[in-house]
Amino acid sequence: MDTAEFVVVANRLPVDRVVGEHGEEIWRTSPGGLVAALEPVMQNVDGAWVGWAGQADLELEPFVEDGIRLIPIVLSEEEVAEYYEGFANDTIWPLYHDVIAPPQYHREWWDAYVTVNRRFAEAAAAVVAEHGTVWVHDYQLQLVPEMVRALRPDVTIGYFHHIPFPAHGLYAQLPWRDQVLRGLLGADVIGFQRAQDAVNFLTAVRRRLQHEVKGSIVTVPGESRSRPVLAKAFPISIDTSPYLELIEKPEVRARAAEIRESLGNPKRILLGVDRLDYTKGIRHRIKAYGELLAEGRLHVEDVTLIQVASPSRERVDAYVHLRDEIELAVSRINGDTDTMGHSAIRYLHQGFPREEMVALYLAADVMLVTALRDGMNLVAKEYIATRADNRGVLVLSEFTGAADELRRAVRVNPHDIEGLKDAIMAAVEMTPGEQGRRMRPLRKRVLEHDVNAWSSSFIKALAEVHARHA
Ligand code: GDG
Repeated sequence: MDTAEFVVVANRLPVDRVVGEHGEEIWRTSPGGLVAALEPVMQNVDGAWVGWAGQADLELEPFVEDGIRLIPIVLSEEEVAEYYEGFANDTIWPLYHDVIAPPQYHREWWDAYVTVNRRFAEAAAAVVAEHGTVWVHDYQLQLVPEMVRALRPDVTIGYFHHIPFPAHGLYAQLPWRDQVLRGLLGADVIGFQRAQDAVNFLTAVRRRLQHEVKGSIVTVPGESRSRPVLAKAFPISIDTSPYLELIEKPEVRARAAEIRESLGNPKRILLGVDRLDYTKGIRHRIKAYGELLAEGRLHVEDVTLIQVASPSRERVDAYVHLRDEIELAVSRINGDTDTMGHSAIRYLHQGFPREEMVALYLAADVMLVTALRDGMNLVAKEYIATRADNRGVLVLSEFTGAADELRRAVRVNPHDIEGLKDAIMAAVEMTPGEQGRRMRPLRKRVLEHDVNAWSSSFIKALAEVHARHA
């Protein structure tokens, strides 16, 4: 097999398998931000991407799609249930998001996590060129850096953590806490979304493993010599170009006007866009909005909340319950307040093409991002990117990574329902002048610090390590 200088390792391949009209297999590049971020990097170097194709028991040979060499990893039904839905999404995800939902600890899930991480690590170690670079992504693969290093001590290894890293008091619950820290410390550079995530990680390393930590550098003792590991924040961002292009398209603008029309021309459209996930604070948002209607501070003829809740992790119990709770709350509010011509909440449990998302962003006077905990939150940045006229208001939870950068948003603590209600009212009533004063610096930040700036800064940090190795 040909080797590759630069190998990305992520749970998912950057393509989705779709079956064509005549039953033929088609691969479509998935629209996610990671692909957009890494595509330019992958095209310029000799790159490969190791990942799962998203379907159990699907055995595939490596193939090339859109100029990127793809190396599929096979997962059995049982591994999908135990490694992915179990350990990744029902142990690590809730624990790392401040136990908003109770994490489930099962030894057989951990065993599957180790087995699957090893499979990814072996595939990466087999394809990476001598003195090449491996960039591992996210919480599904925290053991891969150490495993790759054991197999291939010559390569430079990066790891980027897309979700929060919890405070030590919570992290300490994890029965396999030391193994996970050692897994991550196999990397040369470990990137987090926020400075606080890096601090939490470094505290755990110092307290659990007693390694020396100075600033952002951990000294990992080795048999012959010790090794420095850099752990710091590299806040991720969006590829702004498709958003800037779509907002110029007459058909997207016409669609935004049509959305407003079809809602009965409310004075204000509020919007929420989230995967249906308990970390996103959808219930808190709906509760606050429902109370504002019930108290007469808002009127159903004047406002509509569009809530896009894209289906997610539908086989994990916590998500099944969450969906029931949200749908009950939405139908109660609509039942209590709707008129024939106006609906309080237009709830859409569906995924939409990007054109439609942009039309929704354009139509929205107020964007509600009320996550209880979120690594970054790209939706906030996408909304800002579409506001070329500097109008519109972003209501943003303090508990998102985005809140560190987007200081001029209307900031909220989503647990404080009264505070959230006041913030929604302030957003609904904000003058165009004040909207502009806030939106201008927000747009400057998002347009300047885009996903290319993010990937370049991470790759630069890796290149510096690489130069030291050489
Ligand atoms: C994780 C971390 C971190 C959503 N529904 C539709 C759709 N989306 C798109 C959004 C956005 C993306 O999905 C969601 O990104 P977020 O950042 O908001 O949240 P997570 O999915 O939880 O992502 C997060 C991120 O990783 C990156 O590091 O920011 O903190 O949890 O791009 O627009 N896109 C389309 N149709 C939908 O229905 N086309």
